[in-house]
Amino acid sequence: MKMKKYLAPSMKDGLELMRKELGDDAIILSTRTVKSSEGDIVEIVATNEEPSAYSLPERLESQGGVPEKEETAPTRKRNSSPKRNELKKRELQQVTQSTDVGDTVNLVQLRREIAEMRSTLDGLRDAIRYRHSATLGKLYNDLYKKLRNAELSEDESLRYIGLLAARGPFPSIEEALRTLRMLVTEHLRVIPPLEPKSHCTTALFVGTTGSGKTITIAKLAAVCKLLFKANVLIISSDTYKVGGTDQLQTFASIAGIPFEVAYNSQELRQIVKQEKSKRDIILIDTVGRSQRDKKMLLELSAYREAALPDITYLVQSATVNEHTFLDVMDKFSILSPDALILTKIDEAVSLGALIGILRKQTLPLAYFTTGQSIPDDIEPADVERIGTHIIPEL
Ligand SMILES: Nc1nc2c(ncn2[C@@H]2O[C@H](COP(=O)(O)OP(=O)(O)OP(=O)(O)O)[C@@H](O)[C@H]2O)c(=O)[nH]1
Ligand SMILES: [Mg+2]
Repeated sequence: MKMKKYLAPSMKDGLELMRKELGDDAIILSTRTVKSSEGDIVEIVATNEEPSAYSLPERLESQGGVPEKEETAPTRKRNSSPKRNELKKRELQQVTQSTDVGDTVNLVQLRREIAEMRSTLDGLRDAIRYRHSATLGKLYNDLYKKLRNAELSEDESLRYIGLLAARGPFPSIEEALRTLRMLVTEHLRVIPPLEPKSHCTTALFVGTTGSGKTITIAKLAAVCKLLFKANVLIISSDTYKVGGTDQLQTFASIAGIPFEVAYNSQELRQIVKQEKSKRDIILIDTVGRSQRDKKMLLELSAYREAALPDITYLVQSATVNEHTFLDVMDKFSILSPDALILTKIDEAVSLGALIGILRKQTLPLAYFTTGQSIPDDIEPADVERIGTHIIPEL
């Protein structure tokens, strides 16, 4: 297979060169960006022959099969002798083993072709993923790749690099990194974590089924009790599903945290009214509701009106797709949430991918949860930490 290498200042130019010479059927075997004294250039290795055009001798040669063939061929011209007989025997052995050898050859060949295809695909993926790299200088190029690696979309990454370039030049890479982190996170708003105040703080937790409300309440109750020595009360109003209150009740009894169950909104109103003067923090769990069920959401809002919380947290999993995420934010807005708790960050593809989604909603972030461990896997939202998480050091 004949391969040709093309060097050009950009992928577009390289592809044009390649097509001019090899035609439209050219097969790209690899692409990469190489450094030169005049800056980055794109290298494309291509062919216009199908990989199946490998001839058998070529295959054997490449697998070290040729020497044996060369050794056996001249023996046919020689006279009979012990050496000749020996060689004949070897030839015969080779024939009887030919099926095995053929299989091995095919397997090795197949493996090699798969490896070639993989490297071609990797090259194409990189060529697509970093197709703007060739036009950027080294610093912006490195930072652009960092954003793409953090799963920010191409448009998003280019936009941030454009914004960054407008603020340059930078005295150091660290300074450029700091500015980029600031740009990527500047639309994020956060609110301070729960802590005891001079008056009782009542917090209501709402969200879709399984979003992580109950376990988040357990984590926060433990943090508030252990860290702030706060007088915490947990109220569960999740009497809808079988065993809805059991999980929290068990946790509360182990952790020595007072626990109440409210079977309807009136009861919830009553309990909150009675307990408010005695507690620093009241955490209220609710039943999970689908954002698509308007009737159930209205029912939830009756609980909200009864509890009159100081803060309503919308607990949302980071693992759902953008469409669902924004739909939840939209539909749950009838409950007037004040802040967002983003759960299951540990299961999400990446925080970078969430940045674009978070920009499209308006709630401030309160907490991230990063696992199932109580109370360790929760942290207050912190813009600087989010920035470093998305764009680590170079
Ligand atoms: N990996 C991971 N799992 C989590 C996290 N938060 C919650 N979970 C798990 O998600 C599942 C649902 O959590 P729950 O706290 O019961 O969710 P919920 O919102 O109370 O669910 P419903 O009451 O059914 O609406 C449980 O298995 C939790 O352990 C997290 O941050 N990371
Ligand atoms: Mg629950």
